[in-house]
Amino acid sequence: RLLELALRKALERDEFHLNYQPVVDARTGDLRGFEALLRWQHPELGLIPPNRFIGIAEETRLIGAIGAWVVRTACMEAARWPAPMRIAVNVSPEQLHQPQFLNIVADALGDSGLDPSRLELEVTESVFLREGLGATKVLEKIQALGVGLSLDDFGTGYSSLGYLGRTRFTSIKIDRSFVRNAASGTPEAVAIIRAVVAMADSLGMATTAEGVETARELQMVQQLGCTCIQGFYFGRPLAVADARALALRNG
Ligand code: G
Ligand code: G
Ligand code: MN
Ligand code: NA
Repeated sequence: RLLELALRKALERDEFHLNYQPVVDARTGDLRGFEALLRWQHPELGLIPPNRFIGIAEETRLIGAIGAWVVRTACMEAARWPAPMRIAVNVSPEQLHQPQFLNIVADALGDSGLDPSRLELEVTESVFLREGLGATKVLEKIQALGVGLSLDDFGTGYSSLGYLGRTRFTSIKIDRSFVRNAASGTPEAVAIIRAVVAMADSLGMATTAEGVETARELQMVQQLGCTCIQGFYFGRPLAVADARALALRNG
């Protein structure tokens, strides 16, 4: 496949970059940090969104090298922001199942000098699908480094509450579909967010409402007690220099 061939060369040709989307405190609006989002700018094919190439990267195992680049680049950049500004990095299940992953994270922290508590890795429920591969163990070792863990796209996968008892996530990210539906008046979506926030509270986890686009959605998730907010209402994913400038202004 054309895209697969191009992807094999993308790293050495330096075609990747990261954008950084602001994450803010739900009550105060203070900037808490950013989520790193991978972008692939191909010279002929143009900007290729992650939804078109992450799957291919996972199938071909290129995700290992690409993911290592993402973790390293994100840590290096975040180390230039004022503490305790945080950086969240998305991690594919395939990465967690690779034995080198723990060292990749530890090296990125060591070489960048970023305090581990300022890094948060985002995983989805799908990492627990093949528990035989030991995701829980790897996540424990990552936590032992002092790195945070968040459960991304919560409620959209094969939700099983069992692993919430085994893995101490720092935060749960509430998928934007719930935010959208709650604000447009769907009582079930409101009830689900309320329940997720209550559960997270009692487990000592924070919640981040994703995909907040309007003042109405903001008000809804504030009322429901979410800890942090992310979405176009506060900011689109930013180029690296713009994110840094925002971090420095708000540090
Ligand atoms: O940024 P955007 O909305 O286009 O992201 C689409 C999807 O790609 C999201 O599910 C997001 O989690 C995922 N994604 C973005 N950057 C990365 C990355 O660096 N690694 C992995 N594994 N997924 C990413
Ligand atoms: O799966 P994950 O939560 O990592 O996906 C992150 C993706 O969500 C990013 O690609 C980002 O572009 C997208 N995103 C962030 N904020 C908003 C928003 O307010 N609305 C929509 N539709 N997408 C958003
Ligand atoms: Mn994410
Ligand atoms: Na998400």
